[in-house]
Amino acid sequence: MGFWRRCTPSTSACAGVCVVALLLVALACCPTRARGAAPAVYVLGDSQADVGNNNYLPATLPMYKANYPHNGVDYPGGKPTGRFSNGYNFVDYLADSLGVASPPPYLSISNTSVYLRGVNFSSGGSGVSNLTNMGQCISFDEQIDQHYSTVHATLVEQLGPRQASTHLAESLFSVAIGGNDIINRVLLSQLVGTQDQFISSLANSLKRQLQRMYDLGTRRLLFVGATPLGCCPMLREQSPTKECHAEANYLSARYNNAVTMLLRDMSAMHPGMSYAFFDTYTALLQYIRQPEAYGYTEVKAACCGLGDNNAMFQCTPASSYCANRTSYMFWDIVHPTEITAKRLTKVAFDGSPPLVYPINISQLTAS
Ligand SMILES: *[C@@H]1O[C@H](CO)[C@@H](O)[C@H](O)[C@H]1NC(C)=O
Ligand SMILES: *[C@@H]1O[C@H](CO)[C@@H](O)[C@H](O)[C@H]1NC(C)=O
Ligand SMILES: *[C@@H]1O[C@H](CO)[C@@H](O)[C@H](O)[C@H]1NC(C)=O
Ligand SMILES: *[C@@H]1O[C@H](CO)[C@@H](O)[C@H](O)[C@H]1NC(C)=O
Ligand SMILES: CC(=O)N[C@H]1CO[C@H](CO)[C@@H](O)[C@@H]1O
Repeated sequence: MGFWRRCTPSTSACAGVCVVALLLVALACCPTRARGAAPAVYVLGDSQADVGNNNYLPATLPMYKANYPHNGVDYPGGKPTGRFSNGYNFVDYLADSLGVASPPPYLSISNTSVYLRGVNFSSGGSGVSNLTNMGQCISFDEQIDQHYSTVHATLVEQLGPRQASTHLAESLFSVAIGGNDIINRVLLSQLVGTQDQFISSLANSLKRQLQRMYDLGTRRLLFVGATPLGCCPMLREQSPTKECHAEANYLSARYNNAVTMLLRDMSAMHPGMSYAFFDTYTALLQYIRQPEAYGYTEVKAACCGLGDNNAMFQCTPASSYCANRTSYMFWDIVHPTEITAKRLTKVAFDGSPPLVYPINISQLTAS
């Protein structure tokens, strides 16, 4: 990743660094640039993809931030950045695979000329419903309606309407949202009603939200589905048998089904739109069922946390953390380790149905 990263900012920098470096590095670097043709990545969602927006929110409770140790212990310089990870997260790997820089947090940007190179709007804690962790994060509606629409208006001003549309249409939009809605329903009994009502209310909101993104120029959409949330250390610990929490997993699977139907209908209605749905639910369950096959020794406990299985509290400076982060599936009570994020991104980029469908990211971003 370290070598690879230096290769990414532009094609010419890529060629320059890689030609003089080891051939191995060149192989790791350059083919990925040639495959993707997206000029930028715009990212919306929750903590899986937050690269530091929540650092800028004054009112946010400590649990909605990750800009303190031991987060970032494997990030360059051992620096906590606001990523809920020991190192890079999936957006970093996604950008890397496309040969573009991992986009900066929206709230960190003071010079709007960087909007052209992608923006990360994600906010830890956010959900499809704007009641989910209300006031503690930037809701998905705000990410679209205030932040993305501001970026859209600025790009139209900077490039003119025609070129701005082309730029946005060719860019990859990544959306990872919905996990917090499910967690809050299961743990806090928020978002009440029957399971059917819950799923259809999420689907109805999402339909309006994705349509809004389409109206603002999104044409290439990556949707990262809900993980098997019941298997994350926090929810496993809440289940009486300490096995994966059944209701949480059931809702995650139902949610993913609803999202895929929605995307299918949307793309049928809008021929200019294409998408990839990444089924992280199935991918992660494969790792959980056959840990050794994927190099894990621990898929239940969190690497960093407190209490039984490090599953009782988030990763803080007071937590203990595991020595070998590449053998753990989970970094903290809900988020994957860097190695898991890297493994998942590779599947989303190069994989095939049913894990990523109807096309993979490589195909989605091909010119
Ligand atoms: C913003 O960045 C652009 C490109 O790097 C630069 O030309 C411009 O002067 C900057 N604007 C301000 C206000 O700093
Ligand atoms: C929040 O949710 C309500 C009800 O679904 C919706 O009308 C509103 O547009 C949403 N967004 C914001 C930013 O309030
Ligand atoms: C860390 O874990 C990985 C994956 O299980 C293993 O290949 C590696 O040898 C381990 N490293 C150490 C220092 O134990
Ligand atoms: C996914 O990506 C790889 C390489 O980028 C490609 O060869 C493969 O055919 C793609 N699609 C499917 C459906 O597997
Ligand atoms: C807060 C944070 O992690 N920001 C990073 C976002 O991405 C840019 C570009 O890769 C990095 O330089 C920032 O450090």
